[in-house]
Amino acid sequence: MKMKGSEAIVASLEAEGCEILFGFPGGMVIPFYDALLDAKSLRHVLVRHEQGAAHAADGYARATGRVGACVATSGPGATNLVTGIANAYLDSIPIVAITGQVRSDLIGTDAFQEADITGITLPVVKHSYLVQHAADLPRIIHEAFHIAATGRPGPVVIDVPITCELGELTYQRPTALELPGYRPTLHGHVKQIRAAARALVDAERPVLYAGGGVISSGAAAELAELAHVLHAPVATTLMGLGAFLQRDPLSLGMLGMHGSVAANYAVHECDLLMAVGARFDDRVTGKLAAFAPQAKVVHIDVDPAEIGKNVEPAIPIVGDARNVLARLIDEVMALEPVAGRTSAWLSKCAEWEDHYRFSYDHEPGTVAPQFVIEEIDRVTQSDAVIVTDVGQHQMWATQYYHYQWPRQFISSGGLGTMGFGLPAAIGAKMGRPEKTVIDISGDGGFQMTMQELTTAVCHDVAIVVAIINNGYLGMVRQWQDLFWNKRYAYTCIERQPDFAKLAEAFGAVGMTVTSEDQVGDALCDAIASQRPAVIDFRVRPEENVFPMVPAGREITEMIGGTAGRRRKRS
Ligand SMILES: Cc1ncc(C[n+]2csc(CCOP(=O)(O)OP(=O)(O)O)c2C)c(N)n1
Repeated sequence: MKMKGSEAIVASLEAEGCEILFGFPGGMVIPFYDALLDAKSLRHVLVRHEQGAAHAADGYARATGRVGACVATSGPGATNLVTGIANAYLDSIPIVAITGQVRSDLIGTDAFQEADITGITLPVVKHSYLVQHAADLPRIIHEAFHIAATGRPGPVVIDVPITCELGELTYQRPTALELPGYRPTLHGHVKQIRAAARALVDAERPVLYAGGGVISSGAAAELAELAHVLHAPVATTLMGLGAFLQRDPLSLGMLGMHGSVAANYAVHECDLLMAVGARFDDRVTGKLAAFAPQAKVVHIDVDPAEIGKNVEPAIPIVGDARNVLARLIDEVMALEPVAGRTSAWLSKCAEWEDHYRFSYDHEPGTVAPQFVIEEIDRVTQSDAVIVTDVGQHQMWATQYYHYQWPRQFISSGGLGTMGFGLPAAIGAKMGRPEKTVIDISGDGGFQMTMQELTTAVCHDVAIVVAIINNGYLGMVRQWQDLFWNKRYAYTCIERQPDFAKLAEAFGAVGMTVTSEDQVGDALCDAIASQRPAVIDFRVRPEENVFPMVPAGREITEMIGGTAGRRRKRS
């Protein structure tokens, strides 16, 4: 079928099953936007800033497991996507970002709104294309979706000069893929898997350390089975929250800088540490030389570049987590692990868990930020999709909500991008409309992308934004408090807007909560409204997140990890 390049982009996106495209138009994508008006199944969501488009595509991808898509015009439109692309790259999230580009013959002339977006994004993409011929568009889009989603997922940029949008081609839906240089290793080496099985069965103090790779490969069921077969405790990273049922007795919770004391002690004392789809990030390991000092390390990752990057494993396994774990379960079962082998270890872990609980104080007349998260957990029965922004509230969201299933917790782990929460929540809700979606945000981060409230209102995206409003750029203030002699340099946010009024101005529901007894009702009302809603929780200004491993220290050197109130377990 003969058509223009712009029409072929639409047809190709639809052929890939792309249902939502988040974007913002401009001169170099007018032909594409014109073709979008005639799209059959593809829906365009107009954001208010291109960064929002990239984060919304990212949130959609995290919530659904499908590839998210976004579009922007050339120059400033494209550069506005960069933070979102980098964010997706650092967390291995599959998105396809389409950018308009100036006419092919003008490229390299500093033409109006020309930016070398494939160059700018080179270090933060899994792959990128600068399209040369309109006829290449169907193949390139097909490849881009494949590359984004397979192996270690990640963002792919397609830069389309307007000449290619206007050019003619004969459209044929591509079926075959010819990518000779791209063959991710999906099945781990059997010998290595056998060696890992032997090590796991011999270990008396094992810990399974699960990262985001468990979620992206769909390996949560295999992880749970393996943990139970081995009677081995599981610690997750921030990206791995939801990969293992937090109420499972084998769960140690999150490890790392603001993780649980039990998880950090267990990693420090284990004799075998098996990392699955995790990358030994510095926020997890603290001082690398002192990390898991007694452990034999097994590392399973689909990306060979991760193996040995930070920690040299005794048993490396390159492969897709789900495939490798499934095979590992068989191999472990064949070795008939001795029941009771890990009993003393599990008791020790349980002791740590019992002794060191996340805790906080209620102070009359104030709202504890941790209490707000506990109430969100209670009101949503631990079953909402929780999206966060970046800062203290993000860490409390990891500590006081009980995650039960993969893709339930959506957060900017690698890049730590303030402003991620709201647009990502919009993408998540559009991908999972049947779920309650709560965006837990700071008052600082919310102001970075709050214009996307209009996007939510225009498209009836009923998300609840819970602003944990402490009047500070809280996480930075916390570091100034603990390590910079309380010199609060520019972290007090003065002249805060009235967030409830602001929400109303955007056409959303707005509420303000100033006491703990209002928290639950406000949340219920916001959810029941079935409209985008913002709740301004005025919390205690100088509350800190504990426990905390100071940057670069050993993970056992936690401050504020002392015994506290028992954490609720039901
Ligand atoms: C785009 C961006 N700029 C700066 C930072 C550095 N930073 C990390 S946390 C934080 C404070 C966040 O404040 P707020 O959104 O109010 O959340 P809180 O920590 O108070 O919960 C800052 C400035 C960042 N992560 N991202």
